[in-house]
Amino acid sequence: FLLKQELRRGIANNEFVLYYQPKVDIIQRRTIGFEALVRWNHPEKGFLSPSEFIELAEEDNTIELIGNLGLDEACKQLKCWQEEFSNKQLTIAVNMSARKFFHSDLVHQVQESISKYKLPYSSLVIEITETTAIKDFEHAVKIIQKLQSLGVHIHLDDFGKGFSSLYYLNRLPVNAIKIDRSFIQQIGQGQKENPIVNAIIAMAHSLNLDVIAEGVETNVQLKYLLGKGCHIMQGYYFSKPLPADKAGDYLRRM
Ligand code: G
Ligand code: G
Ligand code: NA
Ligand code: MN
Repeated sequence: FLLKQELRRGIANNEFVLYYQPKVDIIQRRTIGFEALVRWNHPEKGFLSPSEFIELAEEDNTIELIGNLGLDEACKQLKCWQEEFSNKQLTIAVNMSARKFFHSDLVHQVQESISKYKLPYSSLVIEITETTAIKDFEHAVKIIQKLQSLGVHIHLDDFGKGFSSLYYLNRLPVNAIKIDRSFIQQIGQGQKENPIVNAIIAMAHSLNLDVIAEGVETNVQLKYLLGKGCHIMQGYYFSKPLPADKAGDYLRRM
């Protein structure tokens, strides 16, 4: 098992790296950006995914340290890509833990990273889960509004997985929802229709929200989603999360 001390050593030794998974707009026929996903390049255990250390990191402020590194690194990388692929209008999405999202310094941190790399605010997306949002709902609404007033977009991650309340969703000023991949994986498993997926897409549309499907793995899923009006997708069908150089190669091939 992993120890706190190891986490701290890992941070001190720069063992945390970002992987990037493309987000594709099927109608526009282009990659619109990436989701940055943190990995721990552990000297003995190899690449560890967040599921193996996030919980431990959330017990104290190490999650904030990792989060700060992640935000800054993601902005830095996006700047490189925006310069090399200036016609593509790429965005970067970063995942944010509740601890970091509610931290009093968050808006300042965002402003720092954005201005340090001279990015347009609109190229940053912050992904939070419903669970985060409802931890302190009124406060979350204020933070979201503050970030949006700068131009940052907020996406609601893993939608449908938690205790989604339509009461909350209606009052949460997010820009988009990401349908949890567990629902996407049910598409093409026998039933012709997937009422939950249909309902989430229809609901997003009626609330004027963008809707993103995550975990798209097959062409059947792609076609189904497109047929229901969801055209922004992410998943192994397009690409796994890639290290920065491979993500650059991916962009060059597009
Ligand atoms: O990439 P992977 O499937 O291992 O991601 C597992 C989970 O970890 C996902 O739910 C993802 O949102 C989360 N995650 C990935 N990167 C970060 C990060 O930088 N910060 C936080 N808080 N969560 C992350
Ligand atoms: O919770 P979050 O949506 O941030 O989780 C993203 C995680 O999902 C990443 O760690 C990534 O590795 C994983 N992922 C991305 N695309 C797919 C996919 O098509 N299938 C599966 N099973 N996992 C995926
Ligand atoms: Na995410
Ligand atoms: Mn998700």
